[in-house]
Amino acid sequence: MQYKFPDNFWWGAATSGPQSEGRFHKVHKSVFDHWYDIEPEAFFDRVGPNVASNFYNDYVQDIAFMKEVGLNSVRTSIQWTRLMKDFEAGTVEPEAAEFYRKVIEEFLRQGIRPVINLHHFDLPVELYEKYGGWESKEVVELFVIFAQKCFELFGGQVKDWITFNEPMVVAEGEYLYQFHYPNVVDGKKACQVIYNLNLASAKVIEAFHRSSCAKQGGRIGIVLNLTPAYPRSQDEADIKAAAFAEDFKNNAFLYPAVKGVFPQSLTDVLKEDGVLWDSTPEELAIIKENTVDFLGINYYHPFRAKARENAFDESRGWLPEKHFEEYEMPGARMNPYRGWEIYPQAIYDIAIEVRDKCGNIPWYVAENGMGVEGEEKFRNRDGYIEDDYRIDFLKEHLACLHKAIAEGSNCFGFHMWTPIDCWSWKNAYKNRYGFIAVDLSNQQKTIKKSGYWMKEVSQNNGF
Ligand code: BGP
Repeated sequence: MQYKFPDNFWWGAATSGPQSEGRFHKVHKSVFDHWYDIEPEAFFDRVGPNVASNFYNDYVQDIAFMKEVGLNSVRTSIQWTRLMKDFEAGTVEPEAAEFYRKVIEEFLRQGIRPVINLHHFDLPVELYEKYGGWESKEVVELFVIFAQKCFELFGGQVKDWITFNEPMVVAEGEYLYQFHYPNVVDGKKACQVIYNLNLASAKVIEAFHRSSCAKQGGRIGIVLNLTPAYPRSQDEADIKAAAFAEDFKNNAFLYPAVKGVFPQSLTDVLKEDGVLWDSTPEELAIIKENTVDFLGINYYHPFRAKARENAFDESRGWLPEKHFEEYEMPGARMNPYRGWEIYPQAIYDIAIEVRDKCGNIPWYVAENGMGVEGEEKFRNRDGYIEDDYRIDFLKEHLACLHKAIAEGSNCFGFHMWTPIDCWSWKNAYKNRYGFIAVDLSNQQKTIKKSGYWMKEVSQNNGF
């Protein structure tokens, strides 16, 4: 075998509550539930989160499918809007608690390690309306209450916890680039949200470490989407532009999560631009003292940056693009079915960066995968999807990861996005990612060729 991975390697996949469960029996609405209810046309084919992949009703069968494709660990999330009866009083919906208890039990019964995430873009819309969502520090406190409830209820069974999935996407989607409700464009608020999410993560980590979960051998991390920023050229101006993009997009969460501090190179620029967040010395001390036990990293594509060539358009106020322009690299290899650049080398670069700049903290690939629009066209006469392109994509990324592990990067697992094709926010079911396909007309699920391939990889601990 050419690529053998470390013992006990996680071969798994990731999904989330709002993208898989469906809205059955939910009392509260998330920002996405609300957005779909008021503007369904904003979603691809007008498909919303109401049914998703029906995990709420089908979880026993779905987890059996996950077992069937060889997954030994799976990440999903507990929905804040499902579990809590009253966000402020900290009371729980008994039916929701029972649902998550049964889901976790089913994972364990099938020998699959459940990795539980507390926030996957699903802020309760009531907390946006009442407080301004992640702009507000009240919401930070309410999130800690929710997290503590989760630890109390499920900490005996779940050993691996995640505070947030891709917090940068919350700031970008809600406050910069208009792909998450409320679709505001406000750079100053985006910066405050970045800070508040870091604070919320640190406070949840603090609560976790004080809880019985930690004493029972549990650990807690964060899942960050890293898009390594590569400069167009070695010219000083391009390097500087890429360095700012790297600081804003990646290090704004990576550094506080693992080092407990924000990069000074970032805060200097934000201060100079008049958009630095409000913080207190007490909060900064909490961030300093409560770093993660491990890291999850989502990697899909790199970011190419160049120095600004056109004057920055001030009409929408401050934006990070004041300091760089995105650059389309000529000849870049693109995923023809999703439009993202394919660059497996970046997974090696990330792994080495974590080794050298983040104290070689234990980490895993928490999402990587290939989205394919119109994947039904690859279904063969025997009725299953022949996704060789996905197998090739995974092999290339895993080969780069393997090289970094051989060079000492402390990576303990690989999760693909996603086990079962799931609902993906505004893109709904446009881009399919799963090892298992879903037919939306009847909720029939079938294993793709990549699922059978993954089973072998997992059994052999390599390929
Ligand atoms: C990641 C998110 C997932 C998922 C994935 C696919 O960034 O963590 O929630 O949505 O992207 O995205 P898309 O369907 O837009 O290709």
